[in-house]
Amino acid sequence: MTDFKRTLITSALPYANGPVHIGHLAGVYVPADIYARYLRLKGEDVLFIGGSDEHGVPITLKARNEGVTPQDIVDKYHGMIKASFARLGISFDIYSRTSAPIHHQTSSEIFSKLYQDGKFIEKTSEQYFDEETQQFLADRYIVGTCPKCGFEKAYGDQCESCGTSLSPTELVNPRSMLSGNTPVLKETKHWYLPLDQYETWLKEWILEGHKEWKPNVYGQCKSWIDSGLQPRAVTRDLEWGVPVPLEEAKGKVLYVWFDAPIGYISATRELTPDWEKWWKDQETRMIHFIGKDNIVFHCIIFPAMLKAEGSYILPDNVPANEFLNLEGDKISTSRNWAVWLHEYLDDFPGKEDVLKYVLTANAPETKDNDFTWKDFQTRNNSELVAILGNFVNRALVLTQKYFHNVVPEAGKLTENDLTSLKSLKSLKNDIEKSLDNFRFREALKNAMDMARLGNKYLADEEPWSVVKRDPERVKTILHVCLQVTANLTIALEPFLPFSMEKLRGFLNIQKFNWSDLGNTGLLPAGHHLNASSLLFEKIEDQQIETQVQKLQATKMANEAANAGVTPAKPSINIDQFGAMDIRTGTVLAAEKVAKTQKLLKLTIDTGIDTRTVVSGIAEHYTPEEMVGKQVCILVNLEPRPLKGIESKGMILCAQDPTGKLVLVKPESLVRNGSEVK
Ligand code: B3M
Ligand code: ZN
Repeated sequence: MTDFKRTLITSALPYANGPVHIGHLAGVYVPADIYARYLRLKGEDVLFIGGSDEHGVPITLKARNEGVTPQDIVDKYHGMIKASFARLGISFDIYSRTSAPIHHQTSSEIFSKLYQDGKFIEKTSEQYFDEETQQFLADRYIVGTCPKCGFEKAYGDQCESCGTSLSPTELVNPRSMLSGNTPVLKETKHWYLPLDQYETWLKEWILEGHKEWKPNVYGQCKSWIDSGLQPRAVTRDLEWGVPVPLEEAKGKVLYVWFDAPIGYISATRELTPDWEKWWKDQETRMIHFIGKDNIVFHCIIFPAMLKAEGSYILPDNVPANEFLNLEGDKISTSRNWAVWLHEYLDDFPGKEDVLKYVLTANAPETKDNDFTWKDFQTRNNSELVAILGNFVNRALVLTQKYFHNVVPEAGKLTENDLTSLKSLKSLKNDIEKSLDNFRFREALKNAMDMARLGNKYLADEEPWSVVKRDPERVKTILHVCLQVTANLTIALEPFLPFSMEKLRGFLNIQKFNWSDLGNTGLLPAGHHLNASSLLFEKIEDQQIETQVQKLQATKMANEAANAGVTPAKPSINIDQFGAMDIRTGTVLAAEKVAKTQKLLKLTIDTGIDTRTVVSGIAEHYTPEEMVGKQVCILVNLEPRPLKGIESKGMILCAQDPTGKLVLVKPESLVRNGSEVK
C-alpha cells in the first residue's frame, strides 16, 4: 500500500425506484459501513459517501405506470431509503441525491469541460421516434414481437420471455408505449466517450497496475478490455435527467451512468467546501463499494471520464461483491422476491446488528450466496447468543455475583491466563489483515474467535467451582474475562455497533481506539461496572415461520400471476424417455363416441397395425377434419376401456394454458410407423 493521508469510501447509489433489500445490503452497504467504521476507529481521516440515483428510464417508467411524476417517485423512495439506512446504522457522512442542484451543476460542469477539451466524439444515428408525442423513445419505451421466440411484449433492449438482449430495430412490429403507434426512425445526434482511445491506458492502469483487485473484479475488467472497447454514448433523448449543457442539445439529458458516479463528487461538494482535497489530491485513497453488475461502470467508464477530465484521482480499489440469493432464488424487485430493509426493521426491532452479522457471516464475497431464514435464526441463536452473548453474560454475571460489579485485582497469572491474553494480540493482527484486504466474513470470524477464546477460557477455569476452594484465584479469572470482554467492544465495533455500544454501557466505559485492541489492561482493578442484561436474544421458530410464510405467499401470488405455464416436472433419464414407443400414423376413420362431449373414436394405421384409439379431442376437431391426418401416437400405452371401447394408444397434442388442444404432427409427411424420438 502506498502512503496516503485519507480514504474516500463511496457506496453505489441505489436507484430511487424502490426500497432497498438484503441483496443491496450484503453486496454494498454493510461491507462499506464496516470498512468506514474500522478506519475511523483507527483514527484515519475518512469520508463515507452515499446517495440515491434518481435518474434513468426505470424511474420514468414507474412514474408513468403510477400516474405520478418522476420527482414524486424519487421523493418517495429517496426518503424511504435514507430513513431505513439510518435506522440500520449505516454511518454515511452524507446521504445525498442526484436530483440535488449541486449535482446538476457538478455533472454539467464535468460534461462541459470534456466537451471543451474535445474529449467526445459526435455521432448521428437513427432512432425510433413517436410522432404523436414528438419524442425519441428509450429502448424500454418500445415493445414489439421478439424475433427469437415470438413473444409479443418484448422490450427494445430485451425479451423477458427468452432473455435475449435486443436492440429496438430488431423488434418485429415495434410499438411506442407512449401512444401505441408504430414509431418511425429519425436521425438524432449524441455525444460519445471514445473508450477505445483509453484501451492502452486501461490495460496499463488495471491489468498491469491493479493485479491486487479481487479476482472477480479484475477478471471482468480483463474480459471487457480484451474484447475491445467501443465508444459509449453519454447523452440520451429523454426529459428526465441532467440537461445536456449545450445549445444544440435541447431535449437531451446526460446518460444516467454518466451522471450517477459524478454523484459521489457532488455529495462530497455538498458536504464540505474542502471537497477538492478528497478528489484531486494524490494522497487520497478512493474505494468504491459496489455490486458485480456495476463493475464496468466503476472500473472502466467512470475512470475513463475522470482521466479525460484530468484533475481527479482514480479509485485505488473496487471491492465488488457477487450476488445474494434468497431461499435459493434470485432476488427480484419486480417479483417482490426480497427481504426489504424497512420491513425487516419493523419486524425485528432492536435486531439491526443481527441482520448485519448474518449478511457479513454469509457475504457473497467470492461467489453468489444464499440467504435463508433458517440460517438467519441459526446464526443468531448459535453464534450471537450462544457464543458472544453467552461469554459476555457469564463474565458480567459472575463479577456481579462475586465482586459486587467491581473489576477484581489479578493475582499471579498462570500459563493459561498468559496464553489467553496473548491471543488477543494475534487475533488483532488477523482481523486487521482480513479487513485491510476487504475479507469481511473472515474478519468477522476472527473477531468472533475472541469470544470463542473467552468461552474456552471459562470452561477450562470453571470459576463457579474454584470459588468454593480458592476465591482468590477467581479474582484473577474474572479479571482476565473482563479484559477479553473489553477487547471485544473494539474488535466487534465495526460489525455490531449498536450491541457494542450497549456492552460499553454494561462495562461503564467509553469507546476505545483500534490501537487499544490487544491491550490486556483496559479495565483497571477497582473499576465499577454497570448493571447488565442480555446482549442478544434467541429468535423463536414462530418468528421465522412468519417470514417463511410471507415468502410462501409471494411465491404463490407470483405463480398465480404466471398461471398457465405449468411448473417443470422432475427430470427423467434418456431410458425413461426411450421406454415410450411413439410412431407416426394416419387417421383412416373417425366418429364421435355416443353420449360424450369430448371423445372421438379414431381408426389409425400405425404402420405396425390398424387399431382403435379413443381421444379427448372432440371439442377441438370434427371427425371429418381428422380423417386423412397424419398424427403421432404413443403405441405402447396399456390398452384401456373408454365408454365401452378398448383404446389402444394415445395421440399427441399440445395443450395451451386455456385448455385448447392442437395436434402434434410431423412437419412433413413421413412413412407410417416412423419412430418419434
Ligand atoms: N444506480 C445501479 C444499481 O443500483 C446504479 C448504481 C449507480 S452507482 C454510481 O445497481
Ligand atoms: Zn424472446
